[in-house]
Amino acid sequence: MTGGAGFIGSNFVRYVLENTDYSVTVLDKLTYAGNKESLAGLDESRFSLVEGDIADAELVNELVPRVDAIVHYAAESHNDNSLSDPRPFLDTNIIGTYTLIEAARRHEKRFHHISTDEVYGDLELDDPNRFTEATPYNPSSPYSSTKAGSDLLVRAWVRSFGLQATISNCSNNYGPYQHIEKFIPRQITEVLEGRKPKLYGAGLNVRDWIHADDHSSAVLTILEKGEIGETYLIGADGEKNNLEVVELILETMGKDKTDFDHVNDRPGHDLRYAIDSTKLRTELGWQPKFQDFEAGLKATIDWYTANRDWWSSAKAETEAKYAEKGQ
Ligand code: NAD
Ligand code: TDX
Repeated sequence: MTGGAGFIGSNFVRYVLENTDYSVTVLDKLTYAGNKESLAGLDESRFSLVEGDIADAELVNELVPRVDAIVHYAAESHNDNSLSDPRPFLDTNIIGTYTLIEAARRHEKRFHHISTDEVYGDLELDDPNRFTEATPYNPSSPYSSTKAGSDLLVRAWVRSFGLQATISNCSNNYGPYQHIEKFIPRQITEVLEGRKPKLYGAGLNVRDWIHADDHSSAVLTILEKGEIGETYLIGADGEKNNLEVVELILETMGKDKTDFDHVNDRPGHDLRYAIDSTKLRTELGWQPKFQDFEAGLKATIDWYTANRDWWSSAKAETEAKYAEKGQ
């Protein structure tokens, strides 16, 4: 798999080692978002980490013949970074994915591509429809457009070259080991540092939250039971607006729920994402386990509180980047 030292990838590695007999090889460049500590203490007889770039064709072609299947998580993943400096998003999300699917095709390996609901653009708050596998692509940001591009490459490689691939598009994940640049861990660590959460704009934007472990169980289900060439949307009916989430974090951490700052909004900020995961549930029998967002959020707050060593060295640099933009 790729990107196993990142947030969702490291949760997937642990999920696979705990719930299956598979062995896992991680290819990860260990960018600012990758952290070896997220993989510490795993059973080394079933797990190894190779440090390298998914766009390095020589390395990828050396590794791919040794595995049965490739699950592709590696990406530049943060919308705000993509607005400041889009180039790494093109290199990793487009050229990196191209390099991997070329190798998977040459060596005839099963490929699963991890993507996002952001490829579909955004919805109005009162739109009764949610995203489905048939929703047209309409990405808004440099990040989401490069993810959309990578999805389309995979689809074309299936059709033109018979690549044995599936795709999944998941909603916003939360849980342990998420980089503190992202919304939920940023706010939790701001409170732990004695500062206030930072809400973009009025905070009415809606995200459809899913626990990272539910994303992992869905990916494993698709890998084992999914139909080649198909796309599956992954979501757990977790729509909440950002204001509600900030208030819940503050209350759970024993603070006044109004004790946050409004900061500059994100340019082009998508209003609402919402996933209809009927296809995955009915065709492959998948169900999410984490239905209680408040309990999942509380466990996530406890994890960041107990694991300051994991995040504290990245905090000052992350906040300095936001401060430059008044965020
Ligand atoms: P992340 O930024 O936490 O981790 C990305 C990982 O990829 C890091 O370990 C990084 O070192 C690695 N990486 C980056 N460029 C690389 C390269 N060129 N070669 C090798 N490794 C490289 O990201 P995440 O939030 O865990 O997201 C993982 C995947 O899930 C991404 O494809 C993302 O688009 C998708 N996704 C994320 C969410 C979410 O809510 N975070 C939701 C839906 C889909
Ligand atoms: O400080 C903040 N304040 C704030 O109000 C930050 C960092 C974010 N926000 C808002 C912006 C979004 O409406 O919170 C929401 C969530 O922001 P992010 O954590 O940056 O996530 P988002 O842009 O929704 O994208 C995430 O979900 C889809 C992941 O980062 C992507 O990789 C994934 O594809």
